[in-house]
Amino acid sequence: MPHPLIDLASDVRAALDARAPVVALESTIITHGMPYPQNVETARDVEAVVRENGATPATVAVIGGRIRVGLPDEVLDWLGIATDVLKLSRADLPYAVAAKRHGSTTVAATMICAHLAGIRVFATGGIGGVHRGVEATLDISADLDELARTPVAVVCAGAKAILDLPRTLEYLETRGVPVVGYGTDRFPAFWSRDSGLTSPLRLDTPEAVAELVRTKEALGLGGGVLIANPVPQADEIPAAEIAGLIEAALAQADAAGVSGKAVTPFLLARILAVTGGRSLATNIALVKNNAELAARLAVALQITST
Ligand code: PSU
Ligand code: MN
Repeated sequence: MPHPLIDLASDVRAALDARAPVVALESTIITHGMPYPQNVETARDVEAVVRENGATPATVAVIGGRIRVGLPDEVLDWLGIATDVLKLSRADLPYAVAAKRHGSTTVAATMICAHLAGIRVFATGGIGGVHRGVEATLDISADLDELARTPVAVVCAGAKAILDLPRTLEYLETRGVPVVGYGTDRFPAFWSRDSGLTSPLRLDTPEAVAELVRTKEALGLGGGVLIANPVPQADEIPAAEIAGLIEAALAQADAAGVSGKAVTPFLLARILAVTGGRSLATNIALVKNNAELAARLAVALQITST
């Protein structure tokens, strides 16, 4: 039975009914993470990558108060230019539905909707995390608590390097979230393959990750699994090269008094501006790379579990 507040696209519903692999995709990256037209082009390309790798893509958003799981191209196109779209995390999702608003879903909100729809795998760019200066602001992305409570496997390129990455990993450990470096011993940092931190766990194949996900479910532990998949070498911006730009963007955010949910979009836009688009090319490459791994994981999960 589909959830009464969720509209499943017909291809997503058919795939779920057939127990075929499905990969959820978020929409905040479209509305608040990338500029137009690259945001829409990337959303479509990412869906194509999921299909090429044997799974059905299900991009999630709230349109006029309806939770949509699987979006037609016209809605993706509209999201790319719309200006009255709220950025929805766990705290905002019920408001957007009740007040019949439009909203794009962050990692946290996409996990909630994916789980309600019966989807076990989700691909994004980089998750939110513990912000630098957390001692003063207490700014910790709701993405981290969502990983602790909602059973969806999230494939990302690590946490964004604008964050406090050591504290982000500490928090995930405290909340019982397995963090898997995919094919690496190093925890990746979004634009860079190596944050300088060791990845808590390492696995090297989609089948091995599927076995971990299945085992966590079988133990009844609840919550998700975070798969940190480094950006391909050819597309990365090494950590040393981007560190100064991040410091400058953080200082600008401070000076401009940016706070709350505006922080992440502000920093991404600043870094895009100062790298002359190079950071956008890296962002696009890593999202596609994550979509491929997520599709292969979804396929492996359907094969190994019933
Ligand atoms: N990854 C990207 N671009 C983004 C985001 C992630 O490549 O825009 C979004 C995700 O939706 C993530 C959100 O959940 O940023 C985190 O926002 P906050 O720090 O306010 O929780
Ligand atoms: Mn925040």
